[in-house]
Amino acid sequence: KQANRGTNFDAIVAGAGFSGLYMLHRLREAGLSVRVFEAGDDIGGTWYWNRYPGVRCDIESIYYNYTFSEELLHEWTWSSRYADQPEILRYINYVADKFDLRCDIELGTKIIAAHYDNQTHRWNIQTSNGMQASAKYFITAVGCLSVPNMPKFKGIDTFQGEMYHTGRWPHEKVSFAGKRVGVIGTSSTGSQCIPIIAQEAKHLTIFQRTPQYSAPAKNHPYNREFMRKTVENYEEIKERMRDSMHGVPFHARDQSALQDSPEVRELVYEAAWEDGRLLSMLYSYNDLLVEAKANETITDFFRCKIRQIVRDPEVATKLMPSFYYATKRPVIDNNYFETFNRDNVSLVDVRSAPIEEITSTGTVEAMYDLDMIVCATGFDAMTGPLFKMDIRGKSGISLKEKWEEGARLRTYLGIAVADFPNLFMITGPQSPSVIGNMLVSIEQHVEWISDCIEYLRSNEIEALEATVEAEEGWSKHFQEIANSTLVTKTNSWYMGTNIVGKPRGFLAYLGGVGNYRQICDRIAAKDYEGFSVISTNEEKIY
Ligand code: NA7
Repeated sequence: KQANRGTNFDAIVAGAGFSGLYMLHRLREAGLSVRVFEAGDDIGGTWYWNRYPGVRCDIESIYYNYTFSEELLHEWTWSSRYADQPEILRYINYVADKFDLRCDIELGTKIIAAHYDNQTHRWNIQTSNGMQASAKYFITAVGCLSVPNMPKFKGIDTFQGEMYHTGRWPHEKVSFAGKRVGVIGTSSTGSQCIPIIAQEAKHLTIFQRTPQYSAPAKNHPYNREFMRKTVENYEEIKERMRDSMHGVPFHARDQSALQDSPEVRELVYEAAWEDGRLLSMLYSYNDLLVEAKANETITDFFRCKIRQIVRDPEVATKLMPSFYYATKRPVIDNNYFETFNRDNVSLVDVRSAPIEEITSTGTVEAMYDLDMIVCATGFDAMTGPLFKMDIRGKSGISLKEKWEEGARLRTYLGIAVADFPNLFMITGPQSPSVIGNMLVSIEQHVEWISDCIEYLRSNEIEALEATVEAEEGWSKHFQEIANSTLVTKTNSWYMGTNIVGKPRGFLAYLGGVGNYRQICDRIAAKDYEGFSVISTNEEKIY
């Protein structure tokens, strides 16, 4: 295909990860001119940036892929249950080549501002390298976990050794050999890189603020026969994923944890522990995320496991988590707790004695001499990537200003925002995406948005905007569901509490991806109920 070289497009997409690439493909197939701007020097988004040792997806690879092309499903083979970053990035590149996507992507180009023009009903875009462009539709595909959270410790700039954030890992190989390494952070990312770094480093010091529940991932290679059968049954698998709570083709056992005897519960949890899927433990019973008493039964099980695995009782005690299980994203690992049995690994509790300062030779309070610090300290999730762009709607107010006013996030379906016509957010805040398999949510949003744009074009509608009432309704429903669970009781990136100054509030829709899809489809079927429109011919809002 010929690259689209002008500056006026039908649609501009921010980001060339899984969501931006599929959006480009869909809109181009529908005959639109599209330009994608990508901050990275290559495509891949999350899988371009996160190259730290041990990085893998926590969703099984056969479910963490596109499902829109049967041909693609037949062509691609995953090598193991949990694909590592290089394999996922190879897949993304394969898709980009297969569908000839690169010619419409501007790499190394950040969108810094997107302003809606009330006269032309178009979005004017500015990029970091001085480019200007405009489009009728502005679609954000910026990911949910793409702005690293780099803690601002006093003296951090004076550290003389190597310092990395896992979400901005260098492309060159980083050697740990002979080095005294410190890792800050013990969640999904920390638990992946810690066992690998420990194997090579002279000494590894782990700075832990909140101990985590983690279960073994039981990763293993896939064989050909398994892949063949999976692809053969993919239509059914796809339906089950789309209809599910978290975007995987399984659901929780339809029983309360409190109905089983402790002995039976033990067997149930043991089987889930052996199973190794991200949600196996949570799906043991149907009330673990809503009933505090039920949740306690599973946290007891985890604490017992940690005591069994970790030989030093003092270290094991430091590793005991106490928040409600799965109120943070569950963690699965390869030898995480076992790593604490190594002689070259030590654990420092920074909850009781927080990191105060980093000096030229290492960190902290009690002085630890380090050659390298690895920050596995997470991300400014969901709203962070959107706020990196100055997005201003009809009235000139920015998205940041709107959501910071009264510290109240408001969207319609997590896709649209009142006062921001023709702005579509893929996996935006208040949508389900991050609670499970991102790929199912990404495909659903991309397809819903492209259907919506087709509807606008065929009905000669210039602009579509969520109404304030629809937005209020969705935000209320969103909040009620979050409040009916235990999630709001725990501080986490889901709650925005990992970022200093960020308003506390749950960020993702917890009603389930299947229910959510039905709601979105119903709204579309009712001629986009909850949106107001401006028609092409007369400026009539109805
Ligand atoms: P997370 O889940 O946000 O974890 C970040 C970790 O870093 C967590 O253990 C934090 O402790 C710790 N942290 C953050 N700031 C500090 C400071 N200042 N001092 C000490 N420790 C700190 O990020 P991940 O990258 O692991 O995972 C993000 C998602 O990526 C994950 O949910 C999957 O979806 C994939 P805290 O718990 O805040 O006390």
